[in-house]
Amino acid sequence: MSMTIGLAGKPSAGKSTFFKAATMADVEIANYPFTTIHANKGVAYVRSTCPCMDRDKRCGNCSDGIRYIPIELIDIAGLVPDAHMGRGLGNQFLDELRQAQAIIHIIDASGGTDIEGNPVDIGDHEPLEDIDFLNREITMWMFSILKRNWERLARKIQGEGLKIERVLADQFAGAGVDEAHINCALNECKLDRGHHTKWSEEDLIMLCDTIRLMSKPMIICANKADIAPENFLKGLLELDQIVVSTSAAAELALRSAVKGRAISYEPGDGDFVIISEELSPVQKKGLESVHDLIKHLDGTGVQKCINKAVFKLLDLIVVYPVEDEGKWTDKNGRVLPDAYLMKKGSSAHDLAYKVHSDIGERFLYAVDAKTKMRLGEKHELSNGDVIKIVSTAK
Ligand SMILES: Nc1nc2c(ncn2[C@@H]2O[C@H](COP(=O)(O)OP(=O)(O)OP(=O)(O)O)[C@@H](O)[C@H]2O)c(=O)[nH]1
Ligand SMILES: [Mg+2]
Repeated sequence: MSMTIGLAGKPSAGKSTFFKAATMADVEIANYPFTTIHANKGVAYVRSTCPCMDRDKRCGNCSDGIRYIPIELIDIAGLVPDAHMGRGLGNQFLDELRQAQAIIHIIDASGGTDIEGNPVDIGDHEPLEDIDFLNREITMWMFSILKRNWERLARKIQGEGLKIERVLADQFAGAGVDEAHINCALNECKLDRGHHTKWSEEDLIMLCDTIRLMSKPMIICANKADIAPENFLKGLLELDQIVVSTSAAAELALRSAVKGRAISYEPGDGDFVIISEELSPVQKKGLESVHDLIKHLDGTGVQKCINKAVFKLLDLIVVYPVEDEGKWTDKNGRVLPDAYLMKKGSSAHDLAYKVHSDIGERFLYAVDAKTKMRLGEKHELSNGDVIKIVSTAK
């Protein structure tokens, strides 16, 4: 899978509930800290409109025009202040963030858990505090990776005249940080590259903080919105970052009801329809309260959060490669068989490489299957494009 998103946050914020709702995997959920010890990995989906909606017939790979594109989701153990120094479940859990291209920070917006995830009265803990602590933990985790070898590396860069970006990128390679991230971060921090041996510990921490921002962009999920005081939600939504209010518990209830054939609902819908005639009064009442809630919140927010992480935070588009530009099929006759998430600004040639390195290397041109226009290698792709690649590859 091309895209991995990590769910992070303090214990009991609702990470596993979000994860379970999004993946329908069977994981443990409980109202005490450190319920999750080993990270859970599963497949969640980005919701998009299927291009077959432009045609008379549905393609068979979407749910009546709603196309779900798989991504990997990781539910990480709860982090507490000073986790990077081994507190709580400690450092190794930060390591689970290595593979993540983005982070959904799950916050308990109800203020019903303290900074370590222990239950307190609703409204007792200010959720804004949780944001700074998690950012700092991730920064300090990155700093600990750098610090391990910094003195030796700094001497080596000087002694052998190595490129500093290259050396730092090597150091962070396992954490999903590349040379471009480092380069941007060095520029942003205005650190004097010629004098790297003189950089102070504060300079290095500032550098790691900037590398974090570049390489692990974050979206805030204001969870437990069903029980959160309005002023807490408002405070979070006013932040200068992407924030989505969610009720992971409500989404989980709806997905379970779909599984039990009680309702008809597509993740991300603002409403659902009861289809079973055999619901008990208690079940009906439960669904009614979810109904009122999602009217108020405009959906449960879980799908919105995943979609915003992919389309807004990471700025990706969906592109559909096909082999037959008339029928929109692959060589086996499957209509719109694949959907690729690609960085906005990607070209037809980039798509060719993504399909197969051979096809990229032997690229001739592409065809926009909607307009039948011929596209050159530099042509910038748009969201929802259906593209045939023509190459000399076999
Ligand atoms: N009211 C409400 N409760 C929720 C929501 N999401 C999760 N909870 C509850 O919060 C508690 C903790 O949920 P978990 O999903 O286990 O939390 P976690 O973040 O995975 O916790 P750790 O694994 O300990 O780090 C459970 O009692 C959940 O039922 C929500 O949207 N609304
Ligand atoms: Mg958990």
